[in-house]
Amino acid sequence: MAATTLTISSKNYSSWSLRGWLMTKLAGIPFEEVITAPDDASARAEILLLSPSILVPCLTYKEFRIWDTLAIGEFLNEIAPKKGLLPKDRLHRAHCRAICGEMHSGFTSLRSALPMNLKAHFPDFKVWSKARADIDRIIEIWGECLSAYGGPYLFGETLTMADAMYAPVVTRLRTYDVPLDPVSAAYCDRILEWPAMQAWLAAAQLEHEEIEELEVEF
Ligand SMILES: N[C@@H](CCC(=O)N[C@@H](CS)C(=O)NCC(=O)O)C(=O)O
Repeated sequence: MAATTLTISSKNYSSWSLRGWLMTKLAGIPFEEVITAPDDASARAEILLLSPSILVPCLTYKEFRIWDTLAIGEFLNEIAPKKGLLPKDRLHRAHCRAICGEMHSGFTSLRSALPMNLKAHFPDFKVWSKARADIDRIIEIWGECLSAYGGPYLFGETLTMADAMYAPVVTRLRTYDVPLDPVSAAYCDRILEWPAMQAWLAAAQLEHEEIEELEVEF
């Protein structure tokens, strides 16, 4: 096996896999993907060997396993400090960690009501009020960051782990046709143009398996 691997699951559905994968790309370290199918019993046994939490993503670095996306991002920042996963300034770094943490532990209504599904498109989707409140808070976070650091990314001129954390929100807003103000819409376009994001989106289109519950027509 390669010295560094990233265990992920579906590129179409797994938002945490996308976050971890974008962070690993940002770190610029060579890695191999290990793709698992979490619904399959034998695959679950296999993933347990690769990720103690049975959750993905899980980074294996020189046989050492790091699971949980925030821990992966922090670790990558330590081994590739010049890649800017976290901002240079201490206070900006704290701000970046705060909004990454907010994504990691919150927005459950958005995450459950608008699951990531890159191949789908649900025009005129009705967003219920709790998910709407999550979206409003995310738009507020983005607006504050873009205005404080001058864009085009959340912490200024270069991508950070915050952009990776919020990237699956960008795709959800597109999948579920959520209307956006011009500043947020332009930020979403920028994230969708990110070459690593483009590569992930293209790979997701080629996936065949479907998770039935997430394919409901709303
Ligand atoms: N807090 C974890 C969340 C990871 C997570 O929930 N991953 C989902 C995929 S998006 C998963 O592995 N689910 C297990 C399953 O589907 O069996 C992290 O930050 O990495």
